[in-house]
Amino acid sequence: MENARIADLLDEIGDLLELKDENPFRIRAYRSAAQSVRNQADRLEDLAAQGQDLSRLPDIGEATSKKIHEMLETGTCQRLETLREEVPAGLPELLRVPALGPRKAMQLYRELGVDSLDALRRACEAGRVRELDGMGEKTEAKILQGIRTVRRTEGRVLYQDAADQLDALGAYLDGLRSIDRWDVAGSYRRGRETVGDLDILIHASDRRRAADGILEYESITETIGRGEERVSVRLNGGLQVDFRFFDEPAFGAALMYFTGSKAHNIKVRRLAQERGWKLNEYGLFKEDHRLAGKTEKSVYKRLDMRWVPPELREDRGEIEAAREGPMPRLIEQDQVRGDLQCHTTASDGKQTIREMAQAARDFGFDYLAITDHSKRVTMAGGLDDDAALRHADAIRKADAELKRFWLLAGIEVDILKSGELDLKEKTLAELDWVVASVHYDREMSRRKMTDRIVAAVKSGVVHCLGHPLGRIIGRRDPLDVDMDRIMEACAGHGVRLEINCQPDRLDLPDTFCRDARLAGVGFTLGTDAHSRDGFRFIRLGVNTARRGWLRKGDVLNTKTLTELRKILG
Ligand code: DGT
Ligand code: CA
Ligand code: CA
Ligand code: ZN
Repeated sequence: MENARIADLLDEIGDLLELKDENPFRIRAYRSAAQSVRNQADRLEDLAAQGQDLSRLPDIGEATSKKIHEMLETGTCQRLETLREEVPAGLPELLRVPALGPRKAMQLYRELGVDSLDALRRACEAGRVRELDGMGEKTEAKILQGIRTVRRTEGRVLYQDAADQLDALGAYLDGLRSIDRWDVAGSYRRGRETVGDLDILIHASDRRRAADGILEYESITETIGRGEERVSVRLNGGLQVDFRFFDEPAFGAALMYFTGSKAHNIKVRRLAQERGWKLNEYGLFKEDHRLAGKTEKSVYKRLDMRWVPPELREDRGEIEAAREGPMPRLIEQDQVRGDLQCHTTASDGKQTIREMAQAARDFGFDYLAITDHSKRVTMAGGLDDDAALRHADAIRKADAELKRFWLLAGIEVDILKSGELDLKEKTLAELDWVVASVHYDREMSRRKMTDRIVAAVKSGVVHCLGHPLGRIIGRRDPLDVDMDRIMEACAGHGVRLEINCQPDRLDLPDTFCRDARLAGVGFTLGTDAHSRDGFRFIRLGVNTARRGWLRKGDVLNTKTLTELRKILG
């Protein structure tokens, strides 16, 4: 481990303590220690290996030295992990915005509910930040600028953030009369969990006029390039968009080329070459004669392949499958009938049972499992046995008022360090739906962590394993577990793996979905909604499921209300 990394972790502890408004001296101690580590010419790892006493370095005391040893051994430390659980997940990233200190970040969180960079961007754009005490228009502009800086250095955005941008941009493009047709390609079309940039294909008879129109879009902050065939811009927030112009006869080939992935393209092109043909973004050619290109289907067909759903185009066997026979019929969003994880004000959600039920129904769902936290998750105000049962009564009472809709009385029960569940078996057996998840004590040996999760799977009272790998995209690595053993246990005990639909989770990740399916495991989709706006994330879970080759029959939420009641007894 490099000194810079150790220093970053120490700084992170400082950040989190600051967000918690802890003792300023302690905070400063971590900052000084981080600075000291950065200033060391020798690697601390080497010093430690030589048996040198780290607490003799400037600004590093006994306690910090111990934490550094822990970091060197495990890559993190307990104190940091606990803090990470205690502070709302999106807050630390706010601190990366240059204009924003912890006090202001907390103020934004408390007064505007800002809990992510994107929420902050939206608040700034809506002019809500300038209304806060001590902020003003200038600060707001500075913050926006700062967000851009952060985004630019980072490189990739979460799918949902790209989707929000594309929704607005798409509506604008729809309104341009100079554009006949546009389509989004690239990683976005493939439904990846993060997106580097947006690739948009345009058909326009007058390209110059179309380009002029595009460049008038209000959220463009920078024109990166403009040519005959292409316009590249950067949007507010830092996301890059590449627009490329194509004529009708090439449009399908272009869509195929720019949807990628690169690995998929290369392999398909090789198939063309084997026949002495040429495949590029303008079409499939024999000499100068275009064999196909107007639609994607026509290109694949000419190569004796079925059309490949974009989510599968990763060179993971889809090309072979498309040559052999019908492609799998992947799950689609309109097949999803309900949501199997969400939170209410009983723990850390923002809405009541009834409000969540109403919102789920408005969204088009037929059922909703209310799964608040159990008591171990103290920061979220988790429920103990009595409270969980009382809550279940309240859910059932609300359910009785709803026609043709089922509110499942559920829980997201914490899987304790020992592998035991946080609530009594008797309590859990009373509930309609039990999701079990790991939240704390993440640093364990692979074997112990696997044992812990398998114990929960075998408990006999769990229906589903929540966010199975516990990863947070770009921020927290997946748990170190033996997935094969977990899948085997799940398959053996009829416990489903959740695909958690939160934009920064998407956990179980796509590649594991595929393996688990082949191992005979079933799945659920859980939006993990903490407010009524959360149900729309189901779309991201469906993307992930599709990328994992899942069919309708693999996912429990595609069952009708009646079928689900029967299955759950
Ligand atoms: P991203 O933007 O990093 O999330 O990922 P993509 O897949 O959108 O990649 P991007 O934007 O660089 O390019 C869009 C598509 O264009 C890519 O998926 C495949 C195609 N493409 C780009 N460069 C090449 C290349 O050098 N060879 C081939 N065969 N295809 C390419
Ligand atoms: Ca892209
Ligand atoms: Ca691109
Ligand atoms: Zn959870």
